[in-house]
Amino acid sequence: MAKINGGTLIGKTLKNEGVKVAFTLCGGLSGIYDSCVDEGIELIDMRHEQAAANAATGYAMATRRPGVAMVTEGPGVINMAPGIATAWHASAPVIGMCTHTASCFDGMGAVQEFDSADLYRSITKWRGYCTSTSRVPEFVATAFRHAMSARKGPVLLDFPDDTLMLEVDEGQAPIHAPYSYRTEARPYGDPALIRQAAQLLLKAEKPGILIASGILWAEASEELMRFAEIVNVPVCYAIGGKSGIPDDHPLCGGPVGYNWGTIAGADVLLALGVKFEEVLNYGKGDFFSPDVKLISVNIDPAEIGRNRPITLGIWGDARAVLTQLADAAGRILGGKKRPDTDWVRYARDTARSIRDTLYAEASSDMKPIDPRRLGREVCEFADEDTYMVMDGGDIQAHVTPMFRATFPGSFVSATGGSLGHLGGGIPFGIGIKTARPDKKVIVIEGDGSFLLNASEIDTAMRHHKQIIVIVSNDCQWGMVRHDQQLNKHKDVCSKLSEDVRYDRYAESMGAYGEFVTDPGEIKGALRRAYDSGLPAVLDVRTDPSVLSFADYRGVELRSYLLQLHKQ
Ligand SMILES: Cc1ncc(C[n+]2csc(CCOP(=O)(O)OP(=O)(O)O)c2C)c(N)n1
Ligand SMILES: [Mg+2]
Repeated sequence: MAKINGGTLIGKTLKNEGVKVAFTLCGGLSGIYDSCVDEGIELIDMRHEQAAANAATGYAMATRRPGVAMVTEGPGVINMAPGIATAWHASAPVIGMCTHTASCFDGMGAVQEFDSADLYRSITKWRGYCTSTSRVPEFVATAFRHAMSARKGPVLLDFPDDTLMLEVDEGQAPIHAPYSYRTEARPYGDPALIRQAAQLLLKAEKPGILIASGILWAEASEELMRFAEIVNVPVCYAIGGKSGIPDDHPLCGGPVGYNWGTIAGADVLLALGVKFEEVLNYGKGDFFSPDVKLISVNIDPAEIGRNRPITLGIWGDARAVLTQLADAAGRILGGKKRPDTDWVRYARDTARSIRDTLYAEASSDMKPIDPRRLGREVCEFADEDTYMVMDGGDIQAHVTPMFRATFPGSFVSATGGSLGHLGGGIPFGIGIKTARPDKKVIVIEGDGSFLLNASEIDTAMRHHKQIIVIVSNDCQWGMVRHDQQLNKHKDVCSKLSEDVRYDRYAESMGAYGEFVTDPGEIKGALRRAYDSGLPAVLDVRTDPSVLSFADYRGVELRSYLLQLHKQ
């Protein structure tokens, strides 16, 4: 019988799972690379392991399939951790893979020996250390099962060198079809609770729907719109859920945080795939009415009732539950749609007036450029084929509510939801462009965030991934400096150089670069960057004095925290 080694088994098992690309940085991976090449799996070699995991996360978000990052033992897997932590907070199914010094020397101090499981315990759903070549297919299968089941998330597969090098008879390591070792079936909600939820929502005077990233992971946008239209209920989103419903949809009530009116006024709220964490004020305070009846739908039962009381909790997949809710509501309404109410009109007008206000505030012709004007210009340049990737502090807060998302996933925050990890913008963009070469990919980020992973412009060049990176260069870690100013701290450690030219940095790698100081020049620069066909970086000088809503929110949260401690 033919012999096969562990490295070859990895390429074959990844192929068996439909993997088309892996993001990587080399080390003890050459045996795995050989088999990936043989199996037609594209290898994108990055400049940092964190970026490899970030790119895999962007890829997973654009495809809703697993993204794969493979790195070397010891320093490689240590460097990958922040990227995996970001995937963890984004509930992204990322298969992190690393090599390991030979297991026969475990504990003896081999060069680069490292216990990855310990480091990854709090940022992965599952970790596997595979010490037997014949079990490679089983470990890979288990990794995909954990990453893709229930609430999705990253896993870590750790392969020691002896597992990779040793050979077994092919028959000892059979590779089974994915359906035989994992299911992607969608759990439906309890039918009795579905009926109650539909009744509650239809009886409400001011019903609202709140979505978060769970809607996108469940690929439930169509079902959401169908249901919202039947019951005629406005849909607001937490940032992670932006693009779950197009911003121009007549029932889109916009982002929470800008639109407390709608959500805070709701008497019944259906929360779909939502985590009531700090960005939602833990489900309390001025974001929600104290008497609101909350229906929480989540694939993770541990999120149902977390941080605030609920009226009904439905454990299930958002897409499956929305189909059930639409059927139940359709029966109650006798096949008709619920007519418009003052409440629906109010929600629509509020969303529109917030949008108008934001755009009006973003029309300054001053120099240095108002970051909101920059955001407006970039959002106007984007079209219905654009992915907008956000990174950075204040600039992210300025631009997010302005961007008109069109298709599911078209808005991506690279900072891992409530983790707020800066610097993933460029690698996220590379992952998305790899998944969707036909789309425009724009990354907008702060100058501080840019330089955390700017070396990946080189990756974009070598692999011909055209991403357009816009740096809001206020020459500071703006969000932190503003916090220092608002809270009367010392003005230290938050200034950045005015002399660094990010466009020239990009040009030194062969990318397109432009320096922009005039707001009237932004659109032209964007167009030239796009027409260059190259990865591009625009260094746009922005006004360091403009505060964002997040800066003010920071002050509010601080006083809330102090109040809590006084009680
Ligand atoms: C990896 C990481 N390090 C530090 C922070 C703390 N932090 C939050 S906002 C911010 C400033 C961001 O500056 P920049 O990217 O220039 O965007 P700006 O706020 O200036 O628009 C920092 C340092 C973080 N969130 N993530
Ligand atoms: Mg900055």
